[in-house]
Amino acid sequence: QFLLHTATAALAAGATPWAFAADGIKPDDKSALIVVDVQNCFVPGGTLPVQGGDEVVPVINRLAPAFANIVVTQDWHTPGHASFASSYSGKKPFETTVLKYGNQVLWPDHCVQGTEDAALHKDLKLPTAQLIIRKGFNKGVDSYSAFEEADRKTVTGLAGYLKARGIKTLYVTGLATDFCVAWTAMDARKAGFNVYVIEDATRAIDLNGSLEAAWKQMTAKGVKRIQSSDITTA
Ligand code: VGL
Ligand code: ZN
Repeated sequence: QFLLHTATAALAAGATPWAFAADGIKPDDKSALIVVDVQNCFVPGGTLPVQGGDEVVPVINRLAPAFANIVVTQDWHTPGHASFASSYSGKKPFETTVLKYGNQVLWPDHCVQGTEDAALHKDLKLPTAQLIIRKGFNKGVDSYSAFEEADRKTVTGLAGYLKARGIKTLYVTGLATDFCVAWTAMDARKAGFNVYVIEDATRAIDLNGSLEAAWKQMTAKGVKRIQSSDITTA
């Protein structure tokens, strides 16, 4: 009775069924690991720190050897970027405003191009990383997703790149679960990829319930929620 209850609860929470987990998920040469925004700005000590953000680094490093293809993203803002609260008089970080393309959360100044704050975390070990997508470099437009900017018009070209390389399945990791990871994973589904988010290889900002909302939206779009232990790395 207890075991049955535990299994049901785990499944309801989005866990992988045991039989599947025992087999493990094995990335193949049509798979890519996407490492989202693991930068100094998003780890403790950075300008927009995500709690426990640095803890994703060893998890991602352990997964990396299982992937022949790795794509990295880097939040890469201009000074005075439209997503910065400091660009508006009377606005504070974590308030919102309305821009031409819709609602925009306003952030502390973060990940400014060329600064040490915007550099990738120095402990990342990604031998097969082959492409870095920089995003948020248009001063007036934010970009959480690695596929398209927040105007929902300007594409980065990542979908075309991955398709040209024969990639079918994406494993998304990094920061932050409820913003850049979620938007990247959902746009990946829209572009036709199989998408897993590896939960323990992400950490969240969790602003006003944004984490729970992001998982609901991702799940509704067919994003699969897994743990790094579900993946066979050997
Ligand atoms: C991100 C807020 C602002 C992210 C980037 O990487 O999730 N969040 N810029
Ligand atoms: Zn940003």
